[in-house]
Amino acid sequence: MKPIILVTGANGQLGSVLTPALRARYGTDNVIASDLLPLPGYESRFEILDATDESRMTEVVRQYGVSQIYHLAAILSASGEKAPLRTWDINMTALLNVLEVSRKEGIEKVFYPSSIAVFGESAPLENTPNNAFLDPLTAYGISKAAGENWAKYYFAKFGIDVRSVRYPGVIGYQSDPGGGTTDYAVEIFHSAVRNEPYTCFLEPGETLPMIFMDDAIRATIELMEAPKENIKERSSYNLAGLSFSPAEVAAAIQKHYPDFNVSYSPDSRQAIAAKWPDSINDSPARDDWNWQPQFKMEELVETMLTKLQEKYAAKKLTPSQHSSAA
Ligand code: AKB
Repeated sequence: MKPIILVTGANGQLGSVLTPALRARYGTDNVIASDLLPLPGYESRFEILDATDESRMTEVVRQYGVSQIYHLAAILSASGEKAPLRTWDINMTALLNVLEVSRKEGIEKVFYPSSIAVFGESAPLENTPNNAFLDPLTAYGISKAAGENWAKYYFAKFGIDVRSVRYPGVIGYQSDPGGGTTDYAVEIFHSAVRNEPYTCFLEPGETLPMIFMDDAIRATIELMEAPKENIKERSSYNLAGLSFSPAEVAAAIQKHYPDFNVSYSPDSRQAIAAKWPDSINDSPARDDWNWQPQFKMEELVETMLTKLQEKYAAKKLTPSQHSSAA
């Protein structure tokens, strides 16, 4: 039987691509998109839902007979540092609502996105293992690390099948990121295609783990469809795609746009990035549910540039019409 899925945060960078992918797989009527505001593209099966409102979440779950929740709504790392306590409050309240509604309403499966932001000073920067000690340094990272433990607790105590990956920076042409430390890696492509210079808020050599959107979506669906007995990691799975620095991605773009100019003006996001891994060891994901990333640097760059060129041409977007907010 097909699942009935509720997606929270369906308008965000990941949600606005994952929701159509879930609809293509399980049927439009079976995937309920939800967010604080409606967006064009969700003509049917969209509900206004603030994930911090448990009674409204219960109402939506009952209305549609929801059997799975993909809980994407959260405040990310850079935005989170502007209001750390609010970030903790919103991220934790929303997750605990999802878990409690799941327990009370008999939801079978929950997807909970964690992040490389759970790692801090104690984790090795290179090839960071799944079980590295977690001492995150941002409110977002603290909330994600705590959330992983709650996911594990609800599985152990109540048998709720919560599954999670630690996303690296997600790079896609389909949607815009907002409020993250890895956002530069999408912005830089938009600037290149618009023939504008780009000022990067990280240092040129600040290597971070990244993943192409198509790989991130495939990983999410593969994890959720894997047999239950294969899911041995009940906190969260490290997920690797590729790793690069701003200077490296700039050089890769310059092969296609030789005049593309990138300068560097690191801001507070550089301090966040400096404590995150350079590269991730995702062998538990590979071993348990056969995870294999497909997109390497060259293909990622070519796809981003081609798709963004098409998108700008189709919409005849001018620079002022482009918004980098999620
Ligand atoms: C962020 O930069 O905050 C996110 C993340 C890595 O979780 N993209």
